[in-house]
Parts: sequence; structure tokens; C-alpha cells
Amino acid sequence: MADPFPRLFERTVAARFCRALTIEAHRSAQPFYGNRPSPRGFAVAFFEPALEKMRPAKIEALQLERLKKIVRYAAARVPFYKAGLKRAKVSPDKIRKLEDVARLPFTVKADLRDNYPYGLLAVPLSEVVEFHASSGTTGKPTVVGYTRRDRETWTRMVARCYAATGARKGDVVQNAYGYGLFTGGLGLHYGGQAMGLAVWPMSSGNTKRQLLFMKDMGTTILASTPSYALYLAEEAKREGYDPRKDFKLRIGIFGAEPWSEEVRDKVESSLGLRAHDIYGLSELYGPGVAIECEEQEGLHLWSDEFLWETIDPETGEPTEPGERGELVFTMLTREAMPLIRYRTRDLARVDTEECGCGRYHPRIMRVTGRSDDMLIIGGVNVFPSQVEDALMRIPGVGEWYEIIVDRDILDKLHVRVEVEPKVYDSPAFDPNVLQQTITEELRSVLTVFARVELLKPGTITRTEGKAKRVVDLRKQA
Ligand code: DLL
Repeated sequence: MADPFPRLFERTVAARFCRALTIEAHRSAQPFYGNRPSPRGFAVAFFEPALEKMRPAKIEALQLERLKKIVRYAAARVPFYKAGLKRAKVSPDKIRKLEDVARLPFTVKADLRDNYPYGLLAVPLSEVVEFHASSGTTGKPTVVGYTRRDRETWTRMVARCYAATGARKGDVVQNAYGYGLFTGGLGLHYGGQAMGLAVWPMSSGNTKRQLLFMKDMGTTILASTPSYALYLAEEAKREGYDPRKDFKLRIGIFGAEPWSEEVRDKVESSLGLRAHDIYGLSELYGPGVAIECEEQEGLHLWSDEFLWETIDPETGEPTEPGERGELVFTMLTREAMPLIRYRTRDLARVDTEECGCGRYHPRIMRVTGRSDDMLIIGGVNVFPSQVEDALMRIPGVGEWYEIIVDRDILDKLHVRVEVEPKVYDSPAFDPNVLQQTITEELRSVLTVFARVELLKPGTITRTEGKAKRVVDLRKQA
């Protein structure tokens, strides 16, 4: 079956309109370096000017056309959505205005786990060109698939992000996000190339080599987690570099974890660049859902592709306009794995005021927290339930444990765990072997290193109510 979605998509005037715009943007494959200065005097650049500068009324018309189609598409192709809509007693033709989205049921991370690995695919495997995976709440990863067109859409979103930061041809990108199942590496890679930039696929780690490349290759754009950028700045000093003289950095593209204005100030002053916050999640392609433009006042959310809502995480009801809530997204053109009303668990406020850069796409005013217990450790998502699952599988491990997260510059994970009393008292007990086994198991499940400390049975304070298993000592400004 060749390219199913476009046919479905082609039928309406709005779809043709949108397609025309996209073609226009691609025809002028050269990114447009509009030289209209923003109120602060920065040059404003666009990758797809027509789509990026679209007025709110047009965006909404396009969203509605796409919403109708994607709901029909998902219901026709994904048994999970067919059943969900039936249970909610909504047929796809009942979607007549954008607000009707609230009649549709939510999709949550557990639905991806329950349909693991391929149950949410709307196309046969022969149409999928790429997969990525992120942490699930237990040992099973969350799987996401892309058709060729999905990957193109993702690429265009990330290219828009680069353009919004002021990137231009001739820029050299050092991409220090992890390459592999994590979407950071390849996402920033594809988008950078589409923007016509030279991309170094560094991946994360090997700090000395990162610094050497930064100097010798004349890196102008650093893409990494904000904590790794801070670490690079510290290490640069330690290694005898003067970042402002030795490096040519001018733009930082930092995301995958929450960060603050204080961190922005530190990274900008120590590395001599302008730091831009980028947001995304694997379920929504990966990085590139939203980015801070040169105004650095909130992250433009590409609302022609992602229909957003903010809800009260307790009740699921929409929040008042402009009020902080949990971000919920419907992917408007996703072919391989359409997601309807996906609850991200990320908390933020969305601002719909016009921005000085000329984009009307609303702005996420920083993701400041989560409505679940997911921890982000050095950009890697870790659910406490994954730690518990892994520990409880290991013979000799007791029932009491504690997860401590701390940060000097980089995040540190420390797992303190009691040994089972019978094992602890046995003459054959070898603490080194048990510690090693736990360390390896955690590393394989979480993909981050945890310092493991074995404890005598009874060491951890027993609580009468809910056990407090996680202590997060990081300061979150
Ligand atoms: O972190 C994708 C990404 C890669 C984003 C590179 C930006 C840059 P996941 O591993 O699925 O995907 O993690 C997604 O990370 O739900 C948020 O909780 C958090 N997150 C991502 N970006 C930001 C940000 C990638 N800018 C989860 N600020 C999301 C705060 C962020 N939290």
C-alpha cells in the first residue's frame, strides 16, 4: 500500500492549500533569511515562511481540517482508537469544530505499553522506515514508528527550530545529543542537514574530544542537554580553554530536561552563545515540537502539526486560557502512529500573544515540571517503577530501597538498597558480587549509571504511610 495518508488527506480545499504552502516552502529549498529585524534588532529567519508566519485564523482552519482527517484515519486503522471512540460514543464525523477534540478520549503512556510493540501502528511494517524508543514505566520501552513522510515532517519541524534560533548556512553544528534509540541525536541531525548546516554527529560523552572539536572545527552551534553544556563550560576552563576566545560558538540548542533562567545566564556567559530552549518527546517524533526564537521568550509550538491543549492533571478538564496545566497533544498528520490527545505529563503555560519574531505559533512558557513521578537524569527519563522492577528481579535484594538524585554539575543517581536478611546473614554472601549485579542490571534497564550502595537489613527508616522512595536533591529554579 503506497502512501495511504496523502490520498486521504488530498480531498479538501484546506488540504490542497496546505500542500501548496508546503510545496512552496520546499521549492524555495533554500531557507529564507528574512532580513526584517525583530524589535530587539535580531535578524529573523524562517525555514517554511508561509507556514511559520501563518495567521491564527488560518492555523485554526488547517488544524480543524487535519483533526477531522486524523481522527477518521486513526479510527479506521488502529483498533485501539476504533474501540476508544466507540466507548466514548463519538464517531469521527461528530468532529465539527476544534473544541470537539475535548470529546475524544485521552491517550496515555500506558496505552503504548499495553499495545507494545507494534499495536498502535496505523500502517504495515513495510511502510515504516525508522523506529525510536524511550523509557517506559516498567522494563518495556515505549516504541514509536515513522513512515518516510513522518520522518520528513519531523525533519521540517527541527529545521524550523534551527531557523528560529538564527542558524544559517555556513554554521557548524556539534550535535552532542545521544545518537541511537533516543530521538535527540538523529532529530537534530536530520533537521540541521535540511537547513543546510554542517552537522558533526558527536553524540554525548567524551568531553575532551568534544572540546577539541569545538575549537578545531569551529563549531558555531552546540546542541546538547543544558546540563551537559554547563559541564562542557566547566571542563573547558579546567582544560585551559578560553571559550570566548578559542570557540566560535554563537547558538546553543538545549533541551530534553527542564532548566532555568539561571542556567541560561551561566551557559551564555561562560560559552559566549545565545541559549535556546527546545522541547519535544519521542512520542511526538522527538525534539522539535517547540523552540525559543531569537526573542527567547517562550517556545513556539508548531501548531499546524500539533494541536495542543492544557488540562488540569487531576480532573482532565481544560484549564483557563493562559493558565498552567498539563500539555496534551494531537498529532495532526502522523501516518505511522497517530496519537490523539496524548497526555505528556509535562506542566506548562501556553501564551497565544503575538511574538516579535513574526510567528503566530503559540509559545510554551517553559516546561517547569511533571504531573507524574518521572525523573530526568542527564536528559534520560527514569521512572522509579523501572528501578523497583529491576531491583526486585535480583535474588538477595530486600524490599527496602531509596533512590537519591543529586547534581553537582551533572545529575547523579544513587540507589541505596537493603540486602535480604537471610542472604545478609549467610556466610556465602559476597557483597561485591551483589553490588556488581545490581549496578549492571540498572545500567541495562535505565541506560544511566547508578551508584549502588548495599545496606544492612533495617537501615532505611520505615514509614507508616506511603514509602518515600525518591529523594530529589536537585534545586529546580
Ligand atoms: O527528550 C526529546 C528531546 C531531545 C527534546 C532533544 C529536546 C532535545 P524523551 O526522551 O521522550 O524525548 O523525553 C521527553 O523530556 O516529556 C519532558 O518531560 C522532557 N523534556 C524534553 N524537552 C524539555 C525541555 C526527548 N526543553 C520528556 N524542558 C518530555 C523541559 C523537557 N523538559
